[in-house]
Amino acid sequence: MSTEEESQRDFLEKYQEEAEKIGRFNLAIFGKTGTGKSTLINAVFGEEVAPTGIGEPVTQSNHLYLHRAGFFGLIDTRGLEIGTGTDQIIAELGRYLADMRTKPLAEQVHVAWYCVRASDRRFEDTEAEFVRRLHSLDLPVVLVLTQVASRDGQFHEDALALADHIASLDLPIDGGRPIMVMAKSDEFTSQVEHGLGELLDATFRVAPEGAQAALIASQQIDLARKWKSAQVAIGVASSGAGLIGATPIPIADAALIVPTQLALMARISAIYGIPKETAGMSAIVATSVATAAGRGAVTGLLKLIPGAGSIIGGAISATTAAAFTAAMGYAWATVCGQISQGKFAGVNGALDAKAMKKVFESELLAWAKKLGKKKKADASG
Ligand SMILES: Nc1nc2c(ncn2[C@@H]2O[C@H](COP(=O)(O)OP(=O)(O)OP(=O)(O)O)[C@@H](O)[C@H]2O)c(=O)[nH]1
Ligand SMILES: [Mg+2]
Repeated sequence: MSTEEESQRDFLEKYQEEAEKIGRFNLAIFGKTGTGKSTLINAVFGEEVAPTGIGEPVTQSNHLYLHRAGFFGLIDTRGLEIGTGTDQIIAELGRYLADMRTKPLAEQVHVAWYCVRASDRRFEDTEAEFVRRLHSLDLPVVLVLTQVASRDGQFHEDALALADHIASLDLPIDGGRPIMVMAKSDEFTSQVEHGLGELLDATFRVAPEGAQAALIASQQIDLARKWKSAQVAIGVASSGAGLIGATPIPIADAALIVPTQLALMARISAIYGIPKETAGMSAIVATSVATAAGRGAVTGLLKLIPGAGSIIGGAISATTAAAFTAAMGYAWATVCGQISQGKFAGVNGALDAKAMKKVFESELLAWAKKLGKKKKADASG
């Protein structure tokens, strides 16, 4: 096995480890047929999660299904209607939740979304009852008013009236009010997307602490949250890299910090919710760039970082090692952000490695410059 192959294997091992730590965010979704549940899930968690398959039945009576996709799990109902089927749905769900309670947090159901279509202009007593019973199972409930029409940033007055009516019922829902959403724009009726961020914020508010990382990884609309988590990981790794380089290391041995950088990139991949299937391709790209950089093929790049003086002396300092690692982390987070937005999509679901590598290299250069400038400013300021 070549060093590069070994590095890729290490990367994937580390990714797997991080993915296991992050676990899974499990959402239960309810609402009448056609309210827009699948559309909503697609908009927030990405197309791959769309429950196209039937999923696996999680109760013996086969009315609850779990769809797993990476860091996300979706529980939905088949063959029973809210109202006539409420007792049975709640009974099955109750049994399932009880079974899961003895399992790790990643197996438990964390949040429920109850969806009501705004254009239906009504919210039935049986629906209110259903929401109360979800709550009595200790599930935090977010109530979503779907397909809410808007014009110039104003919601349709019927939707507002419906929201007011629901709010007046004093239901055990987050914020006491429904979240108004249009999950998908519609050109014909000039409807624009809105409310997804608010829905996600509400979900973060009620999700248990231990499920937050999986929610950050699985959602696809709030890149700032992913970036923030990546920043924390970068801080940890770059101070570690600084320690390794505490005594200046010969430039030829810059490869010593490569494992730290690869571990960091594996971690960032998991934070961004890069699925297992794509992690392999990203491992190849990450490794090829990191090892080339470590070998000193990009001494030009290292020169951009403070401590350049010590490079001239044939060694890199602790500060340089730290800044270099941080640049690697930020550049990779940028690449992962783009992957999560569907960039680099090549043929049959594979990633376009060439394009990824190009972006990674140019980002690495840009971040090295940026961090270099910052360090210089810090030193003189
Ligand atoms: N433009 C637009 N169309 C939507 C939106 N939500 C739902 N739709 C449309 O409404 C129809 C039903 O949406 P689905 O997401 O399939 O509804 P569902 O709740 O999953 O339905 P079931 O799986 O049958 O229970 C589809 O034709 C969607 O395209 C939205 O936010 N905007
Ligand atoms: Mg559906």
